Amino acid sequence: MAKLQAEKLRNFINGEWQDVARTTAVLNPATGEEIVQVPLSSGEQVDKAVFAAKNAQKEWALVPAPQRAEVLYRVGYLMKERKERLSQLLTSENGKVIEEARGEVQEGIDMAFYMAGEGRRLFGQTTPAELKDKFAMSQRVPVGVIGIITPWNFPIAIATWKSFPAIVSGNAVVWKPATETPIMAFELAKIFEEAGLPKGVLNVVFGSGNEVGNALVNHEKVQVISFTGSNDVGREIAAVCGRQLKKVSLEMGGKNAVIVMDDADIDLAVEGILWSAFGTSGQRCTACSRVITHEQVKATLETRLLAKMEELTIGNGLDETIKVGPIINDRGLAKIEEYIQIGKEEGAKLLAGGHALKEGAKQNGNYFAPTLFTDVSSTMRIAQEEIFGPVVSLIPVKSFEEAIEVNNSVSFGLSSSIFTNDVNRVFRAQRDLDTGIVYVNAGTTGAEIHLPFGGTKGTGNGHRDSGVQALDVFTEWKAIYVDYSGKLQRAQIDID
Ligand code: UN1
Repeated sequence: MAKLQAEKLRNFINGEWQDVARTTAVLNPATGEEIVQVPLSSGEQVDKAVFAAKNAQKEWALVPAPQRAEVLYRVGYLMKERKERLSQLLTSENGKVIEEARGEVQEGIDMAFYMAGEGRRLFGQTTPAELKDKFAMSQRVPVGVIGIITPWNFPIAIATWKSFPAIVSGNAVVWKPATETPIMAFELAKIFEEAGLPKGVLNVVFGSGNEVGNALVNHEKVQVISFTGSNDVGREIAAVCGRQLKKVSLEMGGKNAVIVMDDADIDLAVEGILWSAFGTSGQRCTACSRVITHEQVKATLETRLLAKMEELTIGNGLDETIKVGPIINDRGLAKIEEYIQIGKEEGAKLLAGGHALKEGAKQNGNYFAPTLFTDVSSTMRIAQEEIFGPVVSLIPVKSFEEAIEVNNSVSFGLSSSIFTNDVNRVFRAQRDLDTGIVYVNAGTTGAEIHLPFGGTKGTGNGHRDSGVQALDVFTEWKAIYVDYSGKLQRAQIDID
């Protein structure tokens, strides 16, 4: 297949494609080559986008929801038609292997059709009223202008989790995508334009967190911020939103574990660990970075896992035979290297990997060898902090109870998994694991879009992306009372 060329990137504000003077290079993490320049906008562009969104939202909210949904159906079909193009471009800018890129685009397509269906639901509630000849109901209403800030690791899927429910429920959106992966945002905006979304309902402003992100979060006309990204940035955003009484939804990562019990199917567990720890080179919020293993199966698990890790092919994800792609950039690579050093100093035993790969065709890419530490104790930093790379820490435990305790000992709470064939352990684990997502006999990744995505503790602030629950972020509840008695009836007082 001929190499796809990314088009010149421009902001999308009020239905117009606008150039910005300042730009910076977007590099392909697999090769180090420049793919395209991304605009570096300022607060002024954010202001224009918010103004456009505010104007457009008034009309958009009046369009019946089933008609708003028609746009999303068209978006879904266009994404489907362009699935291969989008996937190739996604691999070029993000590095994830093509199979996973196709999976991510599919997540976006699924989200389009799922949320389009909400156009005919958006259920409210009718309730009995206290008084005679009185009708009571509660209804979801749009909030207004939504600011969306998305990360580079799932540049299209996460954007669809946020923008689709926001748009179908009658809001307008200003979206700041990650500067590392702007092509997906540009392509999605083009699709929305072609699908006939009225101008101003979706606006894309490219630029840094310091300028564009800050301006968006601080803008007084933006009523909701939906953010996925790092814990540090999330906390800063929450502080601003707290002061402004702005609703904020935060999704900020995990320290997800696979638990392998003594009765588990070990080969299945190895497959689960491989896929969720080294897929996307460990750069998922849901990636497995801890394996909590019963000491009785530790040796077998280590041997079989190491053997399978050796079979992993590492390289440019556009090559269909590659299983592990590059790390997003130098900073990501440096962070992983730092944690390898920390792990060694903490006394963990390095069984495989632990270094960058810079030979042959990999010379200019940011590759890192799949890494396994063993004899890790749960208090070590490598077992507590998010590394965001292909690094797994194996923690031996003596019992099911200890496994649960170790799983729950981290400050994050996104995803967890247990491999066991004991039905009692299955049910106890799904109850006692304290994460927002729990898997049984599967790895920690692979959440489906019609279920709520998010976690407990330091992972977020209680809101959920995707699933019907995402609507709670983008709508307010309105209580409506209609008195048809023809007289003034006083609630609480005129009850006999
Ligand atoms: C993320 O890493 O932020 O469950 C999203 C999964 C994917 C989404 C991950 N469906 O791994």
